[in-house]
Amino acid sequence: MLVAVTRAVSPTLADCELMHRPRDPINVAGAMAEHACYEEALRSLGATVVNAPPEPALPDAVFVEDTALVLDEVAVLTRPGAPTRRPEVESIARVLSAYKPLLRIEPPGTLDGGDILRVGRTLYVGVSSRTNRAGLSQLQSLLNKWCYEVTPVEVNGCLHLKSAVTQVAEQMLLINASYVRPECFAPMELIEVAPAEPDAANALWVSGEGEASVIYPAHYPQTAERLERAGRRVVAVPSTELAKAEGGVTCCSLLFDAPPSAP
Ligand code: CIR
Repeated sequence: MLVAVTRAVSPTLADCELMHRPRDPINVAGAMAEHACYEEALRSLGATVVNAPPEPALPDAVFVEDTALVLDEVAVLTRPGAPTRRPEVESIARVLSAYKPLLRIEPPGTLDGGDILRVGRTLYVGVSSRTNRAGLSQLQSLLNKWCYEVTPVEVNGCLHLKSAVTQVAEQMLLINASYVRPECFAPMELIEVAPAEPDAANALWVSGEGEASVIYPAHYPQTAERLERAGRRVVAVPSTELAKAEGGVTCCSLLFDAPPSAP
């Protein structure tokens, strides 16, 4: 069973953290409607959507990806780089404890899930304004026993590693090569974002039981076309209000396999 943990958009979303965008007014009702479409897209691709408890006082709580890394064997609870986001972790821990044993990143480590790109047993981890070297080396020590290899990657000019590069097929990445060095990911096939769409590298690959698809923001049509030309099936979702909070499509869920008997 493919599980997607999501969480409702907080009414306080407009007070979100921002790193690389100016603070544009956010239509929170619009963001909620976008989030409903996103959950529907996940369901249409066979995922079981599990709602984490709402956290109305935590503006960024909808971006659940940053609170945990969920693997087959274990889930690692992160310690988000932005202190305002750390209280998001506990309620996610309660949800994940029904599915996986839990491990944790401890101070002084910081790690945002948005900085982790898993390709097989390689974990590319962005060294960003949110993730530090201590977080990265704790992650490596925690996961050694399952033979995951943590590979640090420098990220510049964007929030997270997955703002710069995401997986869109078994051996294919979507990338903005001005935010991250493409050589880091050899020998995988790379699709470049369209030049007019620098922030278009965040796509959510869903490879469940049905046809593998990519959930993707509708406001990046030129890059969507590139994905389709590369043979990807694109499921477009509206995402302009969530993007004003620097959120992308990977950020709004924790996607993992669980046995059918799981809750
Ligand atoms: C933040 O700055 O933390 C939020 N406003 C956006 C987080 C987006 N998360 C992600 O890309 N994984």
